Amino acid sequence: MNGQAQLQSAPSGNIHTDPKIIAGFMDKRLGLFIHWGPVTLRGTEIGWSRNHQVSQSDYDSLYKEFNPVLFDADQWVKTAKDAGMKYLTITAKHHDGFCLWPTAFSTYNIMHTPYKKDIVGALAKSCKKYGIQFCIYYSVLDWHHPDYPLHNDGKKVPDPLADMEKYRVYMKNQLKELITQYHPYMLWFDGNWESPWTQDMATDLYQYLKKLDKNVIINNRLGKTSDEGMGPGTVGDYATPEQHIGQLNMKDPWESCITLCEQWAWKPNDAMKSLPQCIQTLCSTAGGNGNLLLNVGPMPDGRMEARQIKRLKEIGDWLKQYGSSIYGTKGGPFVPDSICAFTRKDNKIYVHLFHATGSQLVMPDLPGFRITKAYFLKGEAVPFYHYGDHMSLELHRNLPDPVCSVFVLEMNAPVENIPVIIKITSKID
Ligand code: JFZ
Repeated sequence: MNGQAQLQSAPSGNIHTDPKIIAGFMDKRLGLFIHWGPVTLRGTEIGWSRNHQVSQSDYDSLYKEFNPVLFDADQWVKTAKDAGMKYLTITAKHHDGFCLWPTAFSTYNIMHTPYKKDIVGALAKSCKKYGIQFCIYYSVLDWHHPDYPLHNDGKKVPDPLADMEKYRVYMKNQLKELITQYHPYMLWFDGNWESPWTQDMATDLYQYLKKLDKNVIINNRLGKTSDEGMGPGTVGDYATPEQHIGQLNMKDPWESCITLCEQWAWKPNDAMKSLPQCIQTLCSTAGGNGNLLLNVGPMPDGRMEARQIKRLKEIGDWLKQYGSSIYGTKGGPFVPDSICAFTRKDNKIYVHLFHATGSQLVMPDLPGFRITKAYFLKGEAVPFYHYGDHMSLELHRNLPDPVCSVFVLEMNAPVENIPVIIKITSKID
């Protein structure tokens, strides 16, 4: 074959949300994921540590001590803004069932902690103030709720006293509450894999939510298909690869969720990713035509760690300079690799170079297209050559950015819709 993937204009999945809304979401490219709740008092993983590292009775009592007096919604949202993030997703209810908002349908919520203030509401308000899209994570499974049949991770025998029909009513009530009170831009479902939840329930809930707000974006973890894809049977608008960068995909929208440290919820001294790792992850995600939802777990007192805020600010500083090569671009025309990631818009190809040891960056030629001008984004011209079936850039100089240098290739015609070259990409000679 010629090594080129065909572009298709229509997504293959079951997309019901207006494609223009999804396109607007995909233009944003970077968001902040926040995993938070009473479990941070133990520093273990949210949901998963219940009945494992933390006994069930201890875990379920943590809310009585949860008093994040230093929580400041504006500070979190400003941190996201300064990081160049365009949306924010908060775990309103994770697998442990605890609700960060004053829900009328359960007492296991923030009003029954010593803190007694609405976290979800404060974040929604702040996001509005700072122009950040506000999004809500909601776990389908709920190991705490008496009507959800499985009461902890690993328990496979359903509780005969549980009532899934009643639990579905509970979900609908809560989601209606969340939609009408906080008007989320997007709902991030999770915990769809357990047996009590079925595809029919997912389809029914999707339709219910769309009736409440036809524009609310919904991820693909509502139905029973894989997180990675948008194939037949998908319930939801976009794919959700987790802890890795999704594959280049020009037709189906996707968002990789990746932790800044290792745990989703806060853990003391958790290993944090370096700035080059963060920037390369962002560029490779955009280069694959996807979004990055980068996760931070705030501390039990309500603050984010200073070192994590600093790292996010560094990402924002990089984006201030080079954001035009990320926001509103498309991935391709070459598949990202360990050296480079490529994005494109109109007649421009942006080359994100992660490291360079040689003197030439060599790329496959794009038949029928020629470079008319090459330069560092915000910098000087770069010599370029076309020869045989290759084109190259000369790297005889110090690169302008030690983390990731961005070149602009102005081409003789628009390159946004040319098929992706999946064979070889870049090489440094
Ligand atoms: C899920 C959550 O469980 C996790 O806590 C986090 O919220 C993440 C974004 O999404 O991740 C999963 C989902 C399923 C498994 C592991 C992690 N699993 O089935 O082992």
